Amino acid sequence: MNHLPLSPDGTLRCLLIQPRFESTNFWNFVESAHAIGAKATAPPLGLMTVAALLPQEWTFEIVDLNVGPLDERAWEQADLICTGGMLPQQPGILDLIARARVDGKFIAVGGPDPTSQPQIYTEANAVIVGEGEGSIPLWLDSWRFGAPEGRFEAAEKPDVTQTPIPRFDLISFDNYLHVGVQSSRGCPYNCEFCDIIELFGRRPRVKTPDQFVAELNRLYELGYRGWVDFTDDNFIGNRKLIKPLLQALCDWNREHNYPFIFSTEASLNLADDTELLELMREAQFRYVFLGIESPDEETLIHTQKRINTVHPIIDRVRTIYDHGISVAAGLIIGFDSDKPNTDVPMIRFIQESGITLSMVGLLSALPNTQLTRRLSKERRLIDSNHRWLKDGAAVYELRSNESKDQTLSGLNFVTVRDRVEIYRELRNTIAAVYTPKAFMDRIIDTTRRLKIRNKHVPNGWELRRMIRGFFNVSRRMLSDRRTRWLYLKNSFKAAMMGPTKFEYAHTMMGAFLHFDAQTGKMLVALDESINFAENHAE
Ligand code: B12
Ligand code: SF4
Repeated sequence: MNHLPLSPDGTLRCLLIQPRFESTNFWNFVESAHAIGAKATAPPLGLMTVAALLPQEWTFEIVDLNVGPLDERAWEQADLICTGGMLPQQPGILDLIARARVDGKFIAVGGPDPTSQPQIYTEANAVIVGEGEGSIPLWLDSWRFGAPEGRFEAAEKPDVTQTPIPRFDLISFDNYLHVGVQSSRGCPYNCEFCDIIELFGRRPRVKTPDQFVAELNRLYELGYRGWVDFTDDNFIGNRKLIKPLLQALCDWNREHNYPFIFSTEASLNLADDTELLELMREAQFRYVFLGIESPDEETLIHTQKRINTVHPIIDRVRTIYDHGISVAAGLIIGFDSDKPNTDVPMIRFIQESGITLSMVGLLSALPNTQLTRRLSKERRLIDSNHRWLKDGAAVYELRSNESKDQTLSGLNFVTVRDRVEIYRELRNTIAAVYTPKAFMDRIIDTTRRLKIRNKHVPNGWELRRMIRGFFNVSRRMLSDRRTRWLYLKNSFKAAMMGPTKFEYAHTMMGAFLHFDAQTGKMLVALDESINFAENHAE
């Protein structure tokens, strides 16, 4: 190991590295980022927060491997390396650990995957489990007592009202499609497959309005304008506390002449709270991601997602459109209670709801979830080497497979129905809803329904990105015979609805470039899965 100073109370050089994501991912939106001249979707908010939690006498540098290569000089000069991330980054984190060992660098890891599966990362010098606010002080204290190595974990979930402002100054905004902020952690619901509630708990913790506004001020002072994503697990998890925060956000945005527009993730019952929706529209929320999971009520009950069954889903989605907020949704195939031919209602639901960004994937049993515990008891888990863990006591790990999208690497268990049938249903769904025609139809339907009250006026930097995006998207749409006429037709229709709706429709058409590329890759991967399952039936 390199000569790590005996105490963290000095001026150390810390290199924070965001490991690469796999390139095949429904969620990476790299095509959309490239269209506006950016390189990746979102900056590493976790590492920016970690930088703010470490001693501020240190000097920090963040390298995002999704944006550019590792800076060899920064690696050489660093006293220590901090890295971490989520499951699809596992191979990238392990590569960094291996290199650090060869080069004799001290490396600390943290984030969702090292928290869920710390045993995979034992080669790192320090594995910092859970939220940094709780575990980083434990690590630093242990280091002061001469023991910087090992596993560090706080007993309690930290109070997020003490979280410092993330070090937004360590990244270049030009590299990203949007930036992230976080106002709360945790979710009160209890979906069987969810690891959020295991990682962040069921009692949502919310930042104070003043604390949150200070984060926006920092972004504003650093010159950032445009799209800000709230990376909350469920933005409306604690409605009592989020409403004052939203009110403060509305006031701040008005006083600053609406420099930002927002997006977030929330549960579907957002649609049932008109006051909240009004506040969100006023604050300039434009996009929300909803975990809809399935249009089948029995399946929703089976997976403990009753909140989605209270009112018809399509009506709720349309209520959200009525408040100027576009909906993206997560949908899952592979539940035990799915009926044969799930693809038929799934495709119908996606088209009828107009949800353009419908992320349909296979059910995945993530480590440390109720689903995984049940499947383990039922002796149904299959590990990453396709080994069926018939012994209920066997240790279950999820190794990320770089060549496979997370949405496809699911069904890591013995299925109730024939797995080939399930793969085919997903294949049919993706093939149907991502044809240019189906995608464009959804866009225009939603564009018509959305009642946006736009107050945001882009600054020069945003305008340059938008113009660049506009020309890149139109060039690609017009040069492809499959999309040319649909693009012209949709552009004309949207333009007749006014500039705000045109901008929305055009942004969504830009997203087609991403989905089109992903669909091709996913269909090939699904064919491989079907082939494998047909030849390896137990
Ligand atoms: C925003 C978000 C995204 C964004 C942006 C990601 C980005 N570039 O940062 C987008 C939409 C792109 C995204 C995509 C995906 N995501 Co995501 N995402 C989130 C979300 C909602 C918030 C992440 C965040 O910004 N948190 C705020 C920061 C402050 O928290 P943090 O990163 O956890 O960091 C804290 C600690 O973990 C710790 N820490 C973190 N790193 C380190 C490092 C060190 C050294 C130390 C000491 C501590 C430490 O300290 C920090 C402060 O407390 C989380 C849910 C969640 N709450 O984690 C899911 C989550 C991380 N995503 C998840 C998944 C699965 C995905 C996808 C694979 C989805 C999919 N099905 O395809 C994709 C993959 C992305 C890709 N490009 O390939 C899972 C990960 C599961 C796991 N166990 O690893 C989560 C937990 C949600 C879930 N359960 O589904 N995601
Ligand atoms: S609503 Fe979302 S975050 Fe909450 S428990 Fe269900 S899946 Fe998890």
